Order: sequence, then C-alpha cells, then structure tokens
Amino acid sequence: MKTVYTDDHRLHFPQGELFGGEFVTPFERPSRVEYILRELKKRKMADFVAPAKLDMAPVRKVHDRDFLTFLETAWAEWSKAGYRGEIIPTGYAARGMQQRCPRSIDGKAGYYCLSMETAITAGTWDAAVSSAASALTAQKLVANGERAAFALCRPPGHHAHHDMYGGYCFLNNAAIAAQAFRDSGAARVAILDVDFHHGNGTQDIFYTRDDVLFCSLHGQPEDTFPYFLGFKDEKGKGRGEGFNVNYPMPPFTAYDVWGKALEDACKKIKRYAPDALVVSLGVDTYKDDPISTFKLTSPDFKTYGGRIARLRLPTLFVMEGGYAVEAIGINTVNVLEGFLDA
Ligand code: SP5
Ligand code: ZN
Repeated sequence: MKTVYTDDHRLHFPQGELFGGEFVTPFERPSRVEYILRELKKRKMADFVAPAKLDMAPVRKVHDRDFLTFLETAWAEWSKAGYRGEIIPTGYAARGMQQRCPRSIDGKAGYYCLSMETAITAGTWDAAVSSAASALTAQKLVANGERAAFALCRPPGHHAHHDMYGGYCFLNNAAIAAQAFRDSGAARVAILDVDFHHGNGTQDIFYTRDDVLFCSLHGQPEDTFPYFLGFKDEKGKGRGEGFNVNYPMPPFTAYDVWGKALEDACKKIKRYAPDALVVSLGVDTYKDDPISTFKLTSPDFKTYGGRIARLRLPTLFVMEGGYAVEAIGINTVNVLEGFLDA
C-alpha cells in the first residue's frame, strides 16, 4: 500500500494549546508523523509518494469561499493588527447572536472557529494545503485502480466544517477526498470515521446529501469533544435523511462494544454499495491516549483493519487523530497491516 506524505506538515506547529486553563505543547504535534513513518519503514511498508500540487476544485465544493480566504490570509491580517502571539480568538458567534462575519481579524477568527485549543500560525495554511493535497493524491491512486492507499495527513481534517475550523483541523481532508471520488465517477461514497472524536465537520458537509454515507464511531457528546454534535438522533436532513449514522459510546468503551458498532457500520456500508470507501483513521481510541477515554489495545487495531478489508471496497485511509505518540505508529500501521493481511 502506498503512503502519500510530505514534510510540509512541519510548517504547522503551534507553540501552545489551551488545555485545562494552561498553555501546553499541542498534543497534535509533528512527531506524530515521525512515529508513523518509522513504523512503516520498520515493517517494510515504506512505499512513499509525494503529493501533487493541490487541486482546489474539490476543496471549493466542500468549503465556503470566504472561509478559505480567511484561512489563507488570517496570519497576515493578525500580524498586521500588531498581535505577537498565535491566532486564538476570544469572542464567538454564540447562542442567540448574529451570524455575520465581522471585519476585524479577531472577530473573523471567532466567527470561523469552533474550539480554541486550535491555534493558527504563520505556516498553518501551507501545511493544511499540503495535507489536503496528500489526501487527493492518495484518492487518485485508488480511483486509478489501487486496492487501497494511505494519506498520511497532518494537520488532520474531520472536525473542519464547511465554514469552521477547530479540533486541530482546518481543511476536511476526508471530505475533500470523498468529493473527488464523486467527481471522478463514483456514484456513491462511504466515509467511515473511526477517530475517537465525532467527525462533526464531515457530518456537517454531507448532512443533506444522499451520495455520501457518513458513519462515525466516537465518544458520546455528553462527555467528549466536540460536545455539541455527534448524537445518535442526527440522521441526516432532506435528501440526506438516513445517510448519517452516529455511534456515540461512553467513556471506557473497549473492543467488545466498539467492535459491535463497527460491525453494524460495516453492514450499513455494505448495503449502501458504495464505489469507494474513505476511512477517517484516528487512533486516539487507544487505551493510553492522553486526551481520550476508549480502551482499544494495539491488537484491536489489526483486527478492525481486517474487518474493513472484508468490505472489499477500494479504500482510502486518511490520517486523523492519535496522540499517544509512542504507540501511534504501531496502532496506525496495525490497521493497515490488518487490512492487507485479510
Ligand atoms: C483530530 C482530533 O483528534 N482532534 C481532537 C481535538 C480535541 N480537542 C479538545 C480536547 C479536549 C480534551 N479534554 C481532555 C480531557 C482529558 N482528561
Ligand atoms: Zn480525535
């Protein structure tokens, strides 16, 4: 299986993440990628491809034009305003307030932001573009006949809405790739999101569509980020009704329960008979993840990789979260190896 990857992810490395009222080194850090690369090499799976220049067409179809302009110009505007720190907005378009985009950069950032652990820095836009480019290059490999490909995306994408960033995400790589599958002839695409957190952004983007089935297994919103989306009763709207499936689960969920949810999701995907599958691959379901509460073990990742393979679909893996850095390589490559061995 080919891995699409570039060092450009390093352009995004905020100094601080607001966590428990303190600034800490962000959990979403460049070394995550290094651990995955190292494990791929160790297991003789080092078949690397560099991403092509980003095709903006599918990006524009899933993201708002003004939002994209904001992401591209935010750092320049922020610097021009005289701020010396990283971009972390302090005022938000909360309940009952107007949803009109302000002119000032502080206001604009608040308008487009959904959570303040995610700072924007000088290199964030370029890194986000390179991450989306990796997803699209891997998508092309699969569209052109590869059984599967792995987009080693960083920053991740699944929390990014049509017009909001947050949860360490800026451009929704999985959604962009799913759109590209549609544009290259797939009639139906399924997205399976196995990251510990709900794929709120992906859900938002496809909520009214029946050409993309979205299934997400995640920590229940009562306890878990992003807190305000990911409930079981969110099933899609209009034409999209029935094409959004959430599996919220309580803290300390282990594979006995998680695997059953995956089984149900796989059955739904099979019934949908998509032409391609996009897996939002977060490994923060791991028992020792520092910001998550599920209890999957390293062998479980291999097991579920095999289950995904048995769907027998052209499959694109898109990297999302996973913060237990010493284990992220082992767990990620276990999914890919479990898939290849099945
Ligand atoms: C892509 C991805 O995995 N994004 C995750 C973003 C999570 N950000 C907020 C985390 C809040 C963590 N609260 C942790 C409680 C630890 N006991
Ligand atoms: Zn996550």
